[in-house]
Amino acid sequence: MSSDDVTKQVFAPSSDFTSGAHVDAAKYEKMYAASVNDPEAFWGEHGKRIDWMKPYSIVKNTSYAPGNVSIKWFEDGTLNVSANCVDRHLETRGDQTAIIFEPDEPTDEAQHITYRDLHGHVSRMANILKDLGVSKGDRVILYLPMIPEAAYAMLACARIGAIHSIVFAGFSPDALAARVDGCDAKLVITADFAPRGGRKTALKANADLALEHAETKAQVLMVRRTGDEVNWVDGRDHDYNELVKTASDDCPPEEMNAEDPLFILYTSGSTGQPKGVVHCSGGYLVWASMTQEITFDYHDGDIYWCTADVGWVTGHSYIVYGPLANGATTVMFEGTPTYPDASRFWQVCEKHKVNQFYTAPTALRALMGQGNEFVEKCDLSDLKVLGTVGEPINPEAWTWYHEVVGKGNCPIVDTWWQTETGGHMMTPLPGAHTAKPGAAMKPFFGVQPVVLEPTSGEEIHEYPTEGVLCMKDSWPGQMRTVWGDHERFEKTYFSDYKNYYFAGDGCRRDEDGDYWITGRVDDVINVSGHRMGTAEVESALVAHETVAEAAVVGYPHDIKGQGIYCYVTLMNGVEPTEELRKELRTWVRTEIGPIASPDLIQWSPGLPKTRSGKIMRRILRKIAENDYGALGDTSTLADPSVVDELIDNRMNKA
Ligand code: 6R9
Repeated sequence: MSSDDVTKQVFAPSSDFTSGAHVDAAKYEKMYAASVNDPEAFWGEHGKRIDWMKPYSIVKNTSYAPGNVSIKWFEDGTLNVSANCVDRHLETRGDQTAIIFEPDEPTDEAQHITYRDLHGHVSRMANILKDLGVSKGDRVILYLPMIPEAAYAMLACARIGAIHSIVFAGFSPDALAARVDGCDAKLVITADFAPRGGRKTALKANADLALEHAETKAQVLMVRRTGDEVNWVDGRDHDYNELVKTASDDCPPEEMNAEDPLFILYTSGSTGQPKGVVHCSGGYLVWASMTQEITFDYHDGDIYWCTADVGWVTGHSYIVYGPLANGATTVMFEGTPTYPDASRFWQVCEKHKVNQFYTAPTALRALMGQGNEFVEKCDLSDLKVLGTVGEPINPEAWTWYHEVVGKGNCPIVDTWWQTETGGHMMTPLPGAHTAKPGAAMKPFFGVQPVVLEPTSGEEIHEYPTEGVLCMKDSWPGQMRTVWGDHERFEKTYFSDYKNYYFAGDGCRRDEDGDYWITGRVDDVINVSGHRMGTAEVESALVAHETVAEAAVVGYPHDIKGQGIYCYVTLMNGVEPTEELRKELRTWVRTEIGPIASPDLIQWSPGLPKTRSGKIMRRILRKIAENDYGALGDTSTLADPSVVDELIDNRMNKA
C-alpha cells in the first residue's frame, strides 16, 4: 500500500470500546466546549480529582501579556504530591500493585511493589533525605537507572517539598555537572551502575567525575543496583542501602502550595544551553492524572506500561505522577526494546498482561525492521490501547503498530505534547475519535490550539490550512518558568508571537479541522517556494521496502532556494546501489510529487540521535550544508562517532 492510501484511511473505535470508554464522542464535545467556554468552572470542578489539604478558591490566574507572563493555577490551595500518589490509596488499594519492576535481564525476577510497600519505601527515603539536611525548596539531582528507587526518590522529594531534577542516566559527566550547577543542587542521588541492554553504565563513576567538574559542592546518596565496587568519598558519599535499614517509615507529607515547584527538567532548545523547565505541584498533577486516565482510557485494575525513561518528561508524567495519582499499576522497565532480542517489549506485555502500551515511533520503526515474527510469537491479547509520543509517526509505522501489534483492535493515541506542556495537549481520545494515521487530531480539554501565519503572526481561522502552532490560553499543566531565568521563559515561548504560547512546531489543520504536527518549525524546508515538512519526505522514504530509517533536511540550492538532502538507513542486507538511489528518487516523486524529489541521498548506516532517540537534525543540516566545522555541541549524542562517518561520506562537497 502506498503511504498516500494509508494517510487517507481512518480508524473508528469499535462500539464495544466506545460504550465502555470514559469519554465518547458526545461527551468529548460537551466537555471540550465547557473547558474553553468557562475554564474557571471546568477546572474548579476537575481540580478536585486530586486531594487538597486546603482547598483552592482561586482557579486560574494567568497572563500571556508581553513583559508580564505569569501562570498560576489553584494558587491558594495546598497539597502534597506524594500523599496524592501514595497515601490516599492506602485505604482503598493498599495491597494493589503500584509498580511492576521489570529488570534488564529477563531471567531476573520482576518485582511487584504494592501501594503499602511504596508508602514505606518513599517515607524511608524521605527521612534519609531529611537526615542529609535536605529541606523544602532544596534541589536534588537524580541520576539513576530505571529502578523503583528512582520513583521512590521522586516521591520522597515531593514528600518533603524538595525539588527534583532528573538527569537521564545516559548523559555524560559534563552534562550532569552543568545541571548540578544549573540548579545549585544539594544532593545527587545515583546508583553504582545502570544495567541496560546487557551493558552497564558506571553511574557512580560518572557522578564522581561530574562533581569534580561542578562548582557546587553536593553530597551523594548511592543506591546499590549491581553491587559492583565503586570509588567512595568519605564525608560526601552516603550508602542508601545501609541508611535505609534504620530509617523510619514515618514521614508526614509537607504541606505545599499549588504553585511550589515540584521539579525542574532540563531540555534542549534549538540554540544555547539546556533550559530548566519548571513544573509546579497542583496544576501539573491535575493535568498528568487527568490525561493519563482519559487519553489511555485507563480503568481500575488495568496494567499500564509506558516504555519511556524517567529521565524524560514522559517518564515523569506517565510512569510516575499521572498513573500513581490515579492509583494505577504502572510498569517500570529497565531495559531496551531489542535486548536480548527484538521481542522483549512484546514478551513483557505478555508476561505482565499489559492493557495500555505507550512508546515512541523510533522504537516501533526499529522493531518493524526486524520482522513480524518477534511480535507474532507473543500473546498480546490483553492490549486495549496503544500510544505513541515524541515525534510524528509515519503512516507505515502507525499501520504496523495497528495491524501487527494491536491486531486491528486497539485504538492508537498519537499524543502530541512537550516537556513544557507537562502532559498531553493533542491526541485522539480512544473512545471518542476516529483516528487518522499520523494525526494528533484533537485538543485535550482546556487546550486552545491556533494556527498562525508564520510571518504575520495572524490567526488563520479557515481550514484546511498550515502554519505555526500556538496556544491561545493557559492550561493547568503548563510550565511556569525557566529555572532562574524568567526572562528566557518569556523570550523563548512568548516573544515571537505576542499573547500566545509558541510551541515551536508547525502544524496542519485538515478539512475536518483535525490537527497534524508537521515537525519543528525549523524542520520545515522551502523548495522552489513550496513549503514542505521534512517528515513528509521521510515518511515516503521509509514507506519503501528497502528503507529502515530516513532523515531529511534542507541545504542551500542555487535554483530552488533549498534542496532536499536525505540520509537513508537501509534495511539489513540491502545493497546500496546507484540503481536503488534512482529508484528511491522516483518513489518519493510518485509518493508526494515531483516537488519532493530528493536532490541528494546519502547512505547512512547510522543517524546521530540523542539518547532519547530523537534525530539531531541540527547536525544533519550542518553536514548537508557542507558546514561541518560548526557542528556545535555533540556531547548529548548516543553515539558521536556516527557523525564522522556522515561527514566523510557527505554528498554536498560543493
Ligand atoms: C513529550 C515529548 C517535544 C517535541 C514537540 C514535537 C515532538 C512530541 C509528538 C511530536 C509529533 C507527536 N513531538 N510528540 N511530534 N507528534 N505525537 O516528546 O517532549 O522531548 O519536550 O519533545 O517533540 O516536535 O515539540 P519533548
